[in-house]
Amino acid sequence: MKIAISCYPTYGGSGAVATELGLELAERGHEIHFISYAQPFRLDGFRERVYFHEVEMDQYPLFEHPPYSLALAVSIHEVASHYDLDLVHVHYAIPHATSAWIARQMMNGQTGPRVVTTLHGTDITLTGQHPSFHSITRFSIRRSDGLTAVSSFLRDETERSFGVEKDRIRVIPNFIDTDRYRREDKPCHRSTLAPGGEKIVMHISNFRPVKRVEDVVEVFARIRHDVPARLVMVGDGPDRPRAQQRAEVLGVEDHVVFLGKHTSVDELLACADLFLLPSESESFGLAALEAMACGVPVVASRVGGVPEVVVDGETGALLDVGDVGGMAKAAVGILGDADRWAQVSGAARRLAVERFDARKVVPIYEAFYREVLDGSVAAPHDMAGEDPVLPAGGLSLAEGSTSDEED
Ligand code: GMT
Repeated sequence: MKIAISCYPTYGGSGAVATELGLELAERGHEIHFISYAQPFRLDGFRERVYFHEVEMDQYPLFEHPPYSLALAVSIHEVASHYDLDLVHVHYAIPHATSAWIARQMMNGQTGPRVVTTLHGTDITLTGQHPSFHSITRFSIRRSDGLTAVSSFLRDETERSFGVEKDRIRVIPNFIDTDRYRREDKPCHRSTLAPGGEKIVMHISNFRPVKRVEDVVEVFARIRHDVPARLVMVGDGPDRPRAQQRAEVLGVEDHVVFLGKHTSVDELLACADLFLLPSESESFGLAALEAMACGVPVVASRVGGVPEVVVDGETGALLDVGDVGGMAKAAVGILGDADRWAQVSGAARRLAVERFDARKVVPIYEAFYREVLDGSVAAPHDMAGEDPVLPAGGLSLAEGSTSDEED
């Protein structure tokens, strides 16, 4: 198949998943065209059958906000026409699903490539619900020929907030290259990260309010009452200063290292002993899956799609949002008992390999594409009724809102 993939190229789970999917599909013989405003961060080196098309945008004084959605539509249209694409697969509905729909209209509808939209998280639970975006998001996802969601939680949320029937949305979980994300045969950074032989507690995110990075530090400070440990914080974002400040207030700053953004998180995870993900909201929790694949037990909030990834009591522990005491107790229970740690670590790795290995999930996407192309999938736009379902109450997109944010 000839497939275009459009996604956000910057740090974030949806861009990572979209890129890995494209690379896996190319390995399996498909021709892949990435379309975005910058090269996706995991797209490095030459790969056979892989092309990247940068969306060109003219800067003009009138454009206080350059209309990226339109420029993207033009790029999709150009690439689709030039390469005779079968399918355009967009990741994160806003604005990608809308741009893909426009591109298809430019090709007189039926003759253009089919459009598949994968819903990732806040496109449904936050940004898509804002009055400025709700109706266009609903319109665009219903005009897609195929819809997928990364968890059952997100599929249900899409039905609730956008009136798209559940059976029109295929749940295809995120996946991982378990040969790359593994504990064995990796360079060991343990002596640098924890020179005193302490346990390594890790957190990886974009440090947005939804990640509750201050809770990470709170949990860590409590862990240290019982287990000698170091906290390794990977990533960057608006709440990093708050996390640093919290570490100082709690007197653990000498035991916390902020590494900033990192592209080889597999190397870091391979020497971690515990992963913390105390998010306010999470439609899947790709970072938790990456940790599990590296045999790292995960202590996380019981929110959104996280219970579909982390099995409470088996591959880690799930606690209520904000229950820093409970999270610390669960973490100490795992870190302080070598047998229990080995059991949970092994179970985490096994689950990642059994359910989320790229070799298992990528063929599910391929089969879904075939269904979309032969018309056997029930497209969202076959649904009766177009009445807009407005979200209950006004939602704010402001940073620090109690709802969720980016991965
Ligand atoms: O939706 C977002 O906030 C951004 C998005 C991203 O691009 O990283 O994150 C979501 O998609 C990831 C990949 O599918 C999931 O692992 C994250 O859980 C999800 N984030 C949220 O739901 C907050």
